[in-house]
Parts: sequence; C-alpha cells; structure tokens
Amino acid sequence: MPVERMPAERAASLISDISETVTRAVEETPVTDVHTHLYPPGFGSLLLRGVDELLTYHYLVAEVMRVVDLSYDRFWALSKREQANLIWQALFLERSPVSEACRGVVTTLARLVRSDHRQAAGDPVRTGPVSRDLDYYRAALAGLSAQEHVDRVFALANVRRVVMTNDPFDPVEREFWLAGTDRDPRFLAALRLDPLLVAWPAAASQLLAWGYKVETSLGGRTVSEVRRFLEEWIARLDPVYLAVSLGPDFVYPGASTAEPAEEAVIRARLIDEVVLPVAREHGLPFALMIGVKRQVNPALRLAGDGVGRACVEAVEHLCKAHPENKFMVTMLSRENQHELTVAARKFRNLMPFGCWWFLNNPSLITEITRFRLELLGTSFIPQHSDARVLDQLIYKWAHSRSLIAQALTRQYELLVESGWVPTREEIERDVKALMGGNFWTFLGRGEP
Ligand code: HDL
Ligand code: ZN
Repeated sequence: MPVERMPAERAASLISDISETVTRAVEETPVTDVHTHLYPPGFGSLLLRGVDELLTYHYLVAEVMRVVDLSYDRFWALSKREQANLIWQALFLERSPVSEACRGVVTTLARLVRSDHRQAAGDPVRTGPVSRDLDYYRAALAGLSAQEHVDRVFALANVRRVVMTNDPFDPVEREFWLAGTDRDPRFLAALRLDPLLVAWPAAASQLLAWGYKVETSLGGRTVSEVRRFLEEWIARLDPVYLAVSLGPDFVYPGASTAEPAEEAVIRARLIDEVVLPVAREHGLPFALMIGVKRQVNPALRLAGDGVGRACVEAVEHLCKAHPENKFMVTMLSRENQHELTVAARKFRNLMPFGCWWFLNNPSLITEITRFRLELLGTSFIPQHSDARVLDQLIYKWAHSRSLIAQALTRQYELLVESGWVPTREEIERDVKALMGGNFWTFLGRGEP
C-alpha cells in the first residue's frame, strides 16, 4: 500500500501558516524568566536600570577593554557615566555594535525610548532608527520612577515574572530582607548558596558570627545548624528553588583533580546532608549552574570570569543518587550541552534550562534549542535572560523569542512533512509550556 504523501502545495501552505502561528504565539505568550539578577523597586540601588547601567554591563566592559588604550585602573577610576560614554564611543561609534551585547543595547533603546507613549502591552512595538546621541536616551528615561520603569519594561518584554538571585550572605541585600522590604509579586526569590558550597570556611566563620554553632570540619551540630540557617531564609524569602554556581572542576561525590579532596568532600556532604534534604522537604528544585571559571582576569572584576568544560557525570550521579530531588541544570560550556541534553533523557528529575551567559548568542541558542527539541521534545526550559539591568529584559527576550520561534517552526515543518499537522491550539499549548509552563510543572505547583 503506497504511503499517501501530502500534496506539496498543501504542505507548503500549511507550513507558512505554522510559521506565522508559532511566531505570534511565542511573541504573545508572557514568559516566566527563571534566572535573573534583578530586584524589585523596594530594593533601592540593587535594582539597576537606565542607559548608563545598560552600557556598563560587564559584558560590554570586557569588550571595550579589548579596544581602548586605557589601563584597567584608569577605567575603573572613571564615573559610571564616563565609562558609558567611553563604551558608546568605542563600541558603537568607532565600530559597529555587532556583538550580541552591543546589539542588545540597540534593540533595547529602539523599543524602550520609541515607546514613550506609555506603551500598552500588545501594541505593535514601534522601533525606529537608534540615535547616536546617548544623551537623547538619558533624557528620555530621566523622569521614570523605578515602578514606572519596571512596569514599562515588563510590558515591552512581555515578561510576567522573573526569578531573582538572592544571597543572604550579601551584606547589602541581607539588610533589605531583614527589614522586611515590600516585595513585588512579579519578582520571585531563589536562595543562592554559593558562599556555603564554594567558600565554606569563610561561610562557616560568618555563620558562627551570626550565632549558628557550626564547625569548618562539619563536626558537632553543624549539619543541623546549617539546616536551621536554610530554613530561616526559606521562610523569609519563599524561594522557588535553591541555587548554586559551580566551577568546571565540580564532581560529585568526592574530590576532583583540580581541588583539594577535603574541600570537595565537604561540599558533597553539605549537598547530601543539608541542601538536598531541605530542598526535598520543601519540594524545591536544586538549580546548579556549572562551568564558570571565576576571575580568570581579576582586573576585569565582574567581567573577569571565564568558562571551562565541566563533568556531566557529576550531574548524572546527583540525579541517580537522589531520585526524590529535582535538579535544574544549566552549563556554561558549549561542549557540555549535548551531554547534558542526553543526561536529561536518562533522568526525569533533571530539567535543563537556558543558554547561559557565553551561550546566550544567536548562533548557539539556535544550535542548542534545536537539538534539545530533537532529543527532549518540548520537555525543557529553553531560555532565561540572566538580566542584571532591568532594561535588558527587552532585548534578551526579543532576541531569544525570535530564535526559539525559528527552531520550533523548523520542527513543526518537519512534522508536517512527515504527516502530522499541529493545530493552532496545540502550538499555543507547546509554546506556553516552553515559556514558563514546564518550570511551574517542575516546581510541582501551578503558576500563581
Ligand atoms: O553566577 C551567575 O548567576 C552568573 O550569571 C553570573 O552572575 C555572571 O556574572 C552573569 O551575569 N552572567 O550573565
Ligand atoms: Zn546569573
């Protein structure tokens, strides 16, 4: 019985409809951004916003220091406005802003400022040529209150909620939480544990000073005291997950070749005896962000971190040893992406998320999203913004939405050619899952 093939012109018209349907669904579906460094207006200076913050984003600092004849010290001695002017001159006026971080500034300014008629969500976003005059943008945004700025950026980026990065060891942020600062329900918390898991001796000293009876050897009541610390901050923050950023040498269990055995064993014990039991009791995922090589060039400060290929086997060991725990994982090295995706096929408690940091570029987002769709279907979280400056939500989501739509359209096209025609409702259902639904389902609770 010959296989009945769909007439070519029928398939072609279906495919063009699909592309339009996918693009609209991806553009119009509000997103839950599962990892950012943003804060609500109540957190004062911790909420970075506006032109000078956009231009002095550490990605652009790294890029400008490649092309200016200026010492690191002299750059850091400049005011933020002077740094922004230097970056604008060097990366936008003297060269075309073709890097992803530069182009992101262009996308943001084109949308943010042209929308100064209090853009309502859903209006066609008008973008126009971006002026070379930086002061034009400074003036256009000058009068915006933090609240108005948040409202406008969330509407333009079509972002419903963002997950913050909250570190109880950060002396500035800690005070806002202890003071009981008003929260904005659009800003969800994530309890970040880097000091505990990456710099335990220093964290232990700080915990002792705060009155927790801990010992660097983990002896005595350390385990129960660190659990008490986590419980108190879970009660204070109501986080949606616990998180840590780890180096490329992270292995589990036990020591890696690159770090002292003692340090790795301590970390494995803190994960096994403190973090994972507490996460399980609260139904919280443990999010691991693996592969950052901290301070490769300290003179660049926040811009000085690099990347290293990590060991996916550590993730496999964690997922296998703790089937009752949920793990969100993103890795920084391109070379780890395919292995991580295959690992996610093996463990239902492993949720890969985002194209993190040095991977948040069109060429890599496309590659990673396509093989994630090919290997995982729609059961993953394609992107997070990692935004540090409020306004970045506009470009990070505009750029990623376009790429996610292209990758998804390609899969549907192949599906049609194979003989399965997705309906508009099915496409919208799939897109909702990718843009936030999978995250809320993985959390085990509906989106509020
Ligand atoms: O550890 C992290 O959460 C990283 O995202 C770092 O904050 C990094 O500096 C960054 O902002 N990457 O985009
Ligand atoms: Zn981050």
